[in-house]
Amino acid sequence: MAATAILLLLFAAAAPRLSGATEYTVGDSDGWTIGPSYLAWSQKYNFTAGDTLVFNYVPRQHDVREVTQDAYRTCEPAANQTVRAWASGRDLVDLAAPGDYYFVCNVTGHCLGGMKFSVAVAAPSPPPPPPPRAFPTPAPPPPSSSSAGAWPDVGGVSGLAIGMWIASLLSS
Ligand SMILES: *[C@@H]1O[C@H](CO)[C@@H](O)[C@H](O)[C@H]1NC(C)=O
Ligand SMILES: *[C@@H]1O[C@H](CO)[C@@H](O)[C@H](O)[C@H]1NC(C)=O
Ligand SMILES: *[C@@H]1O[C@H](CO)[C@@H](O)[C@H](O)[C@H]1NC(C)=O
Ligand SMILES: [Cu+2]
Repeated sequence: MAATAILLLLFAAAAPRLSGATEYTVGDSDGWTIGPSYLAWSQKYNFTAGDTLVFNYVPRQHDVREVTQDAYRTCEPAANQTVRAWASGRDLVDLAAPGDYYFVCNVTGHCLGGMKFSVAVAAPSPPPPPPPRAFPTPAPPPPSSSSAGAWPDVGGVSGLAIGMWIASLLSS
């Protein structure tokens, strides 16, 4: 049971990364409103370029502004300090490029009331390098006794090593 749960967790954590993008719902089930700590929420996750933020709220009760760092600090975003703006109540905000993003609600008093957070978006990590084409290791020693034990471990790492060794012999 526990092992299965851990495997599922690992898979759930790895799968969105493999597909290149994760959707994060701001405030989780609370959504975007007065009350939750969005500082705490934003620190629960590591954001990567290509991820998306989802803001859920009642339209006209709140809005979403991506603003400059200065406007974020003062909570008084002037129109020319707006990077992007949304007000649909279900806003999908793409974090396309690495860098720092600053979000506030610009309904009077809400930013000062806690509806603000920033995220540092990391560049996606490069894919792992391809495995080497052939192992430079010498041939394994021949089995000493019975032929039944000739290939004692065909699965796993040694089976792979033997297979690649044979492949390198054939291709050279
Ligand atoms: C975020 O990254 C830090 C540093 O790489 C790591 O220690 C932490 O576990 C990560 N958190 C999550 C939720 O992946
Ligand atoms: C925020 O609201 C104020 C007052 O309503 C307005 O002057 C300002 O332009 C708004 N800022 C943004 C970024 O929408
Ligand atoms: C925004 O406009 C004000 C004046 O309205 C100006 O002083 C300020 O430099 C401008 N800020 C930016 C980031 O352009
Ligand atoms: Cu608000």
